[in-house]
Amino acid sequence: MVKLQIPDTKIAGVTLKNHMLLAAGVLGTTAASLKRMLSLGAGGVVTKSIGPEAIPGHHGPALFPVDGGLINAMGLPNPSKDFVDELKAIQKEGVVVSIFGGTAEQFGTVASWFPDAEAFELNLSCPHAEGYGASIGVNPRVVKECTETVKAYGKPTWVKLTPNVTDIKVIGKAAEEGGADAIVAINTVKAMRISTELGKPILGNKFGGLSGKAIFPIAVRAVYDLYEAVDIPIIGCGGVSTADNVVEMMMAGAQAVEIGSAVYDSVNVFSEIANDLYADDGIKAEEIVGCAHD
Ligand code: RRO
Repeated sequence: MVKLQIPDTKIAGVTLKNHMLLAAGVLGTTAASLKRMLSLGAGGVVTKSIGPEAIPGHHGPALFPVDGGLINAMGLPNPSKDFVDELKAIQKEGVVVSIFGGTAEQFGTVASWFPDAEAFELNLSCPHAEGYGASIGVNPRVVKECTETVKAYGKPTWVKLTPNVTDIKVIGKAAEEGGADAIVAINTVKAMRISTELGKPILGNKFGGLSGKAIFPIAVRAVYDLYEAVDIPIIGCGGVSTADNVVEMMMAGAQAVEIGSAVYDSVNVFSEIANDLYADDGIKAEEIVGCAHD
């Protein structure tokens, strides 16, 4: 496998110590857990998505393991504005604040609470959030509007897309037109399981989002498609768990990756991957980004 150099510049406007960030939604609700993941080797971290109002989340079960991954329907649990104080306890660099809203105006309100954020990631992609996430993120006009509104706060603006659409390129282009600095692809894949003992859906919310190794090929395909459609950086997300996965995502077109479910298997996943991925005589990531395209 090809070995890389540690990045020496910002990626998509964000200061990263390596090419791997903690994905939104995993250990991202407290400054202590975010700090811990940085100290355990994450090159950057994305917070849990923060919205206009505090939400307790869906009733359980909200997360369960399946072959090759996890299905969740956490239900956007978040402390809303109270997270502003929590975030003061953590450095600014390498911390991306994930935000959501039901309208462009709500996205703007939440963005206005975080003048110290290094960057924003817009959650337009949660697959099971009525009025939020993918329910509005499938509409290119709305994606463009929300992106424009947050971009006006002058920070690098990443837009995280749902794979649950016919053509992800259309949504990626809408984000680019709205001024996005990067696309993050992908959020979880809409999914469900049924308990054959109970004859009922397992999740409290009935359906949720599949993450983990099972969705890696879907994520690679989305990144590959987007690379052909947009000129802004792409951050690959979905089932990344090895150094070879990072390289593959880059070959599809990603400049960096986010890692979520693999943290459940090992909190040391970032340093484990870094050991395999980097070498003093490694090549620059730019040499392989998008190389799988003609
Ligand atoms: O909180 C969740 O249930 C959740 C979110 Br915000 C998201 O973006 N993706 C996901 O699979 N779950």
